[in-house]
Amino acid sequence: MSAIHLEPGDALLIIDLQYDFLPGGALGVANGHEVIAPINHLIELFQAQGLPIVASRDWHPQDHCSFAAQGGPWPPHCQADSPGAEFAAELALPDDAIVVSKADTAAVDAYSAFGGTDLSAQLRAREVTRVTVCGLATDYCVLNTVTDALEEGFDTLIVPEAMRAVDVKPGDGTRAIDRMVARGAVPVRLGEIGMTALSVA
Ligand code: VGL
Ligand code: ZN
Repeated sequence: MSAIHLEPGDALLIIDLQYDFLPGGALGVANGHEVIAPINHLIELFQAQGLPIVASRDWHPQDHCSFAAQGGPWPPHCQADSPGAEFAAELALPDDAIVVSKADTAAVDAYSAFGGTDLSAQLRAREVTRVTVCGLATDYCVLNTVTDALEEGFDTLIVPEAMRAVDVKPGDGTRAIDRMVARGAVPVRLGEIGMTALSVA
């Protein structure tokens, strides 16, 4: 059963699959590694159709405003060019994936992959009209990316089984998904995303 058919105009957005957000990382998301296999499956589906695949990364300077030493809420994480900022090696990113670096200046934080980046222009240049969003963390960068995608006018699918939450407060992740849906995002299960109409029969 495939309810969603990928076609030209679709793109995959993989949010912040970096070591610092995986268990053991500086800002490790519980069970964050569990999203890698489902995301690799999504990558296969999009790649098979020649559809754009975007990977965002948190890319902070050493004195970033979101770090505790500067009065921010987080421990230092995802410092540009550090091992913790690298994409997980198990993530099967294709060589032609579009990498979007965000929050790369000291004074500005950005949870959204659209914030201060050229993501919107990159998508429009490829005539993208619908994005499928997955990655880390549900309650921060995924939530804010999805909110901006909808505001930018992109139809937006979310894949909850391919995201995990920081859950500073228990339930933050669930509430974030509810908010995304309330704003117009459509939640889909991995098994619902297919490549051709033939798989419906
Ligand atoms: C994120 C907290 C701080 C995220 C980034 O990628 O969700 N969360 N910086
Ligand atoms: Zn950050």
